[in-house]
Amino acid sequence: MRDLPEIFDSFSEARRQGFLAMKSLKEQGYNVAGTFCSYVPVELFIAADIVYVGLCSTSEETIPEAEKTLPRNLCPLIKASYGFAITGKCPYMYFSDIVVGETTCDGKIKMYEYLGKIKDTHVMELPHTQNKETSRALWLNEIRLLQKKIEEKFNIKIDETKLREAVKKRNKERALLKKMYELSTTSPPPMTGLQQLQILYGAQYRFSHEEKIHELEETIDRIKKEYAEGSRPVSKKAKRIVITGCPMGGATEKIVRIIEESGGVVAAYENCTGAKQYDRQVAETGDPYEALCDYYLAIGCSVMSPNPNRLELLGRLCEQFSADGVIEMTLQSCHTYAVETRAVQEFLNNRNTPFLSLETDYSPGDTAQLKTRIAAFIETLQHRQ
Ligand code: BJ8
Repeated sequence: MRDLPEIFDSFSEARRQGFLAMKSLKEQGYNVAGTFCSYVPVELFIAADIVYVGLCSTSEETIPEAEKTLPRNLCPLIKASYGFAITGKCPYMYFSDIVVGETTCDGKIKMYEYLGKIKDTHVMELPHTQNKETSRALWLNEIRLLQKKIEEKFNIKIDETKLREAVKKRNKERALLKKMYELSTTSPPPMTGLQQLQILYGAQYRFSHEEKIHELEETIDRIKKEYAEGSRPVSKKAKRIVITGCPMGGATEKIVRIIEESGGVVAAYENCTGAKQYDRQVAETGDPYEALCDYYLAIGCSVMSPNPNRLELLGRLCEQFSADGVIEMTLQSCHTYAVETRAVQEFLNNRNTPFLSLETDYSPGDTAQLKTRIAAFIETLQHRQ
């Protein structure tokens, strides 16, 4: 039986070994779809038996190449995504038969125009308000248009039965990932925030549904068992942090590392790396298209205006995970998250929850500065009653 560190490492390994896994899937005849965002309804890919994958965008490696075309003053996630596309260094991008983008933020929308010259890129038009009938109608139509695109490109038919099965499959994965991160509601948590991130991030690169389910169940059981037997990887004194803001993983793990080296522990991720993707379920009854439309449109991303769902989820996580403080990670030049910082600050002030907002990019250049700010924040938490 594998021990826990081995299990955590296997999730990181899944991403590193992705090239071979993808190559083998392609050789078996699978089609591959690449995505960049939580708004893309992946159930359509599952229903069509298409392998889907989040595209590489968490490392600075290819940013200099991207900056030959894109402005330097652009979010690193967008530059990295494009950089990996033009250099062919991302195996997932390389093997993708189609890339599905979305009109979330201006930088991405314009980047997709260039990406479309290299890859077959289908862009879904995402409305930026959630509660208008017109928004709902637009998004419902966009889901149907994506289905049409998939059916035509791959010469397959997605019927309602397949779509309902896909909804159930993805819901099961969501439920298990939620169950896994909710283990960290205990005091102290049974895993570090880095280990939790390893699972959340790495699980995206397990391409077989059955293997993913099996591995998540095994992981949850092992974590529970070791905790019950007295294993305590985190100090009870560690200050409990909820992370919010832009998606994490790769280069931005530096923030989690610094928090955990400074006397804190990341108990929960509100962002797209965590609860934003896994907190809710798609309705399994009724019209599956409407269920997908309602589920995805309600994601609380800062590209929505207004965006009450982010605050609702954040407040709930603070409560559930007994947060001592919230740290926001905003990527440089991400205007929607940067503007929303003030609303998050006010919301948390009203709850009397300490808040620190950090802006960063994918380079290690600001590590010393981040250390100073995070250490000072955690120090203040240690002096609160
Ligand atoms: S649902 S968080 S994955 S858009 S690319 S908005 S960082 S400037 S990633 Fe995101 Fe979907 Fe929202 Fe989640 Fe800012 Fe950069 Fe734009 Fe970004």
